[in-house]
Amino acid sequence: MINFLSRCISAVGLLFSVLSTCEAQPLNPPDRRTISAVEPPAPNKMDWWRKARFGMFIHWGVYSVPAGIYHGKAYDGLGEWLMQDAHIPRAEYAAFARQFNPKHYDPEKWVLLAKQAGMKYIVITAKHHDGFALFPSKASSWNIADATPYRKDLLMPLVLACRKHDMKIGFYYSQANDWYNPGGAAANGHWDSAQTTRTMDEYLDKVAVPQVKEILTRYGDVAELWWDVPSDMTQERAAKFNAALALQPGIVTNDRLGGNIPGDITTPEQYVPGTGVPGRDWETCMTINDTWGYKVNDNNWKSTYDIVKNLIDIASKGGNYLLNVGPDAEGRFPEAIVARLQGVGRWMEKYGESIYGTTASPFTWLPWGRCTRRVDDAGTTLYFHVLHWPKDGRLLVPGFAGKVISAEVMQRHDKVTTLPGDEGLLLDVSQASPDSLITVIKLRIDGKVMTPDYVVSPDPSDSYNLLPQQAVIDNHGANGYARMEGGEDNHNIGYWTDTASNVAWKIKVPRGGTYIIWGTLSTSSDASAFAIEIGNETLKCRLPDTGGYEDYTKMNMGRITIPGPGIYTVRMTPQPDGWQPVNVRSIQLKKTN
Ligand code: FHN
Repeated sequence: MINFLSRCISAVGLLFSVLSTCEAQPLNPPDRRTISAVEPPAPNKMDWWRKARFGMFIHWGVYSVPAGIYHGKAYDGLGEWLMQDAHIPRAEYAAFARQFNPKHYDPEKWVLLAKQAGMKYIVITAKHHDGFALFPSKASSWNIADATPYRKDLLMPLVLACRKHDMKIGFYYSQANDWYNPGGAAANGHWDSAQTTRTMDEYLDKVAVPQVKEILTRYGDVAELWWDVPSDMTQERAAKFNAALALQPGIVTNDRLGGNIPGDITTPEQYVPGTGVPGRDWETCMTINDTWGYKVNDNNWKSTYDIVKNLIDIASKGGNYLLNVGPDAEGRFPEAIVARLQGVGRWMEKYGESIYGTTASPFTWLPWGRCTRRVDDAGTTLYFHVLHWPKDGRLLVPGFAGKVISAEVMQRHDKVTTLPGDEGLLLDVSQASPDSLITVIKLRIDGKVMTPDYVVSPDPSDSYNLLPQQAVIDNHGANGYARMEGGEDNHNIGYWTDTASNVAWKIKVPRGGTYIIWGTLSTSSDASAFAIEIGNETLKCRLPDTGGYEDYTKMNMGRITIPGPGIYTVRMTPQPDGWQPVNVRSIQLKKTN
């Protein structure tokens, strides 16, 4: 499988070679503190998209007929990649189209399900890498009207149902990879001589560009165009597609066209970037099970809770969630999908206000949950999503220094008492009962939210485990910027390519003393030189090659004496001569006396 962007983003070692082609650099990457100060954007074509927050991705095509099985063998890969994974000859694959007759296709039902789930837009694969068009096409007869018994456009009825129910519609189009139409690229190599009877440029000029024009002219307003996998996509080739976008001036496009064209949105795939994508609009696309296109044997469904939690997590970092579902060859969503989306919808009906039109959390980190923020004419509202309900009934919002106008548990209207204190605002929820899925506390506030850096308190043995999500990442340089990566339980600081970047934690020290310091770190190739500073003391360290960025080692960095109680900064700084990018999973301090 090609997990195109996520591969690019997860491996620092690949950064130098891929960054320019895989991920557009924000012009002025803000650090975490400036992100939190972002004001609502001026009106523009992104407005609807930024408010929407939640969309449905649909991968549908001929591959839903074999559904992951070929000649009796179940393939492990993605459903929509079966043709490539099993090297199915072109002529044989065509036979699946002759069985593609989705007689239960009811697009209005799909749209109503998306609406019920709280989704605001749908993006469907007009053409995936197998080259099959879900729309009639003059550019290739490998399409729903000419190659299947169904013989009718699948897109138009969906577009009309979307219009009827106030749902935005967008199209995915695989602009380079096409394993059927001759001349199309095959990211993992061609396997059938019939695939290469013309050049890629002939393919682009005769099939791909004309088809993009077809889908951009036939269906009225198209909200989003979703390019994917830009194999062999030079600037010159990409420019032809880009020019076609003039047919839909308001369209939102993604960053996967190739040819160094950044598009409007960055598209992390199958993961939520730790601090969002600074300076860019972004949309995490994710499967509801483990495949995009329907596979009869894939029942690894995400739970309703996980879907809602992902949506909250993404919204709290300022992004959109494009959740993929794969209908079967008859045009139906598996029952497991329907049940989950209905469950998500029940939560969204109650708490959608805390998602739609909100912006990213102003707080560096909330150990117990997430936060979204709304600023409008009525003032500022913070929505706290409680992922871990507190046993002692108290939730600390570190660093909060605004004035609270009202605080309540949404929907239940249970009382929440707020107690300002030295470390921030305490929310007393002891009189409230949690929602069965995820509870939302709504705070209307006056004035600005203060967001000083998160201060880490020691555990009872005077030890600290400093995590990436508690750090302030300070980026000054022009050579890339360090950022948080990874999932909820395994964050790391990565992409640390610039010696001008540093990473710092604030710690609260109740008693002075000597501390041993360790780092859980990784690096690749040469040893890396950096310094750790606390107060007036500095340790110079050299991390040997750990064997790769996924191979972390616990390194003893030495001892530092902290003179007395207070708030101290633990700062990790690259040494300009001798720095190799280091991934940081945690820094630990333990008091020795
Ligand atoms: O290869 C495709 C894959 O089949 C799927 O369409 C995903 C969706 O983002 N994109 C590609 C891999 O990055």
